[in-house]
Amino acid sequence: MPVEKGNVFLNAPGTLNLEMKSHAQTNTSTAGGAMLLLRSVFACVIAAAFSPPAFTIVSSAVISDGLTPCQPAPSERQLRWHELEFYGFIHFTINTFTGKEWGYGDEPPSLFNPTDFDAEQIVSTAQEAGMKGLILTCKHHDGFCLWPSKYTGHSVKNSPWRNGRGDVVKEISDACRKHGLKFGVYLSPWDRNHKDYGRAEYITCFRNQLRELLTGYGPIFEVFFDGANGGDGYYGGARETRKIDRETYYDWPETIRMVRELQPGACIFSDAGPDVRWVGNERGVAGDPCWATLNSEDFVPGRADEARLNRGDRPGSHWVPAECDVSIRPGWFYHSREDDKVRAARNLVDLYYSSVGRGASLLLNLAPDRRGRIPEPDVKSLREFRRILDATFGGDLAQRAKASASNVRGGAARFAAKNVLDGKRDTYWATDDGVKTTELIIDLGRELDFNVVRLREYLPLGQRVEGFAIDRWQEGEWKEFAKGASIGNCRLARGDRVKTSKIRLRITKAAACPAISEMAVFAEPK
Ligand code: FUL
Ligand code: CA
Repeated sequence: MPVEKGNVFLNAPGTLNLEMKSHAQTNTSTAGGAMLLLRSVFACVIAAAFSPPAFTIVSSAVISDGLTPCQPAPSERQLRWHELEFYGFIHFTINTFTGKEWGYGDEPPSLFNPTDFDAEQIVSTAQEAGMKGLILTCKHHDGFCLWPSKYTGHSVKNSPWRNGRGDVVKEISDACRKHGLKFGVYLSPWDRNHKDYGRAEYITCFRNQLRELLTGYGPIFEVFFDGANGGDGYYGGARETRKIDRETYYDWPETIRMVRELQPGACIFSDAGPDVRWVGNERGVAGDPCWATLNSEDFVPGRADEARLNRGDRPGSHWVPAECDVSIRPGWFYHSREDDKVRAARNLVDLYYSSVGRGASLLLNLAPDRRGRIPEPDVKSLREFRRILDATFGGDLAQRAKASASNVRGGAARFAAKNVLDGKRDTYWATDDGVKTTELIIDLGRELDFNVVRLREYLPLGQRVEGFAIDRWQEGEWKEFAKGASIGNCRLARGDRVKTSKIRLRITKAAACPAISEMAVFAEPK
């Protein structure tokens, strides 16, 4: 039975209804619904086609202390990605000027004409919001390229903007470098403009375009592959529906090899990886628990399981952490009709807790307007969001606390309980092998108000904790404040504001002796 979901019809999991394809053509407003399913049926192709053995960093120091990573463990490029936590998406193209969410591919390039394009304003807005990087839609499904690609005429070079000599990718990536943000690219595999889409020739063109992006704009931190379903489109004037075999058409292993060769530090995103997975919704909400581990080989084309992507698998064969992509507006692209529907700062803060706070990343979309600037209501919301986060996380209430643990690995200072308080990701508290239930107490030395505890595992050793609880000391006894299963890169336990002088972390279940790099305590502003 087809089930209506948003504005798209779903059949049994993963199968595309033809109605959906015709819908694709007329989709003009909502961001979520239709695109959601397309991603799930497409992107798992990548995981299925390319399922590398989990690559593990094992430093010699780790081996000499007898602490071995709990498999699978993150690769070096994934560890760097984990440090970012919060970064932005920029959806900007011809759709910005037509009011659509998906262009059909027949829009004349002359429509792309921002009146006051300002990469500085876009990037500094992102930076002030605390974003650590930006991923730009260099080409969306309509095929229009924001850079002067040699491989199509459907690009900025045939637009009146900057007299056809403009390059949005260059201006944004330069501004990112200047402001210390990482830069990433979104290149839609599905191209509704290209005459050869559906044939082998197009794959060559797609790779050529990808090569231009990976070689012309400096280091890339993430390559985002999405929505490559095949369906109806302009296709050089044919105006027809083109079907592709999702398992074979794109030959993903070859494209992935190319990304590895040209940008070895870039993480590749698709439904089920290889490096970063989709969180299974476009609402910014990771599962609880949300494991960084996933049995990627289960994800075959046409059978994406959104619930599993949302939570991950435990145990899981590969390290494929979740990314939460969500827009600050109802649509991904700018529409003036949505100027009063921008997410409020408090809502953005909640998204931060439900994504970053569950070990995933937050990829928050911003939509430059027809001027080519982030609109004022969005800037205002982002500023207030940042103000709240800074007021919360600016001061760790446990900084001068004393820590003690029921077990410390070999009694060694290197693994001491106090390592959770030093604000450093690479120092941690660990227990002896075999000690999988244990506790750590921090004594704050005075009574104070708090409502958030941040925990982090030492990620090079993999995700080890499978159950934990946090208690606070009140009126002579321990009272439970929060509990959960996964910690991973970051766990924000958030509750009501309460008083305490001591906080206890109990590890109630673990796959290997825990290695905790941080326990910090905060109070959200009233
Ligand atoms: C979806 C796309 O179809 C949307 O237009 C948007 O780019 C979003 C991030 O992914 O699947
Ligand atoms: Ca530490």
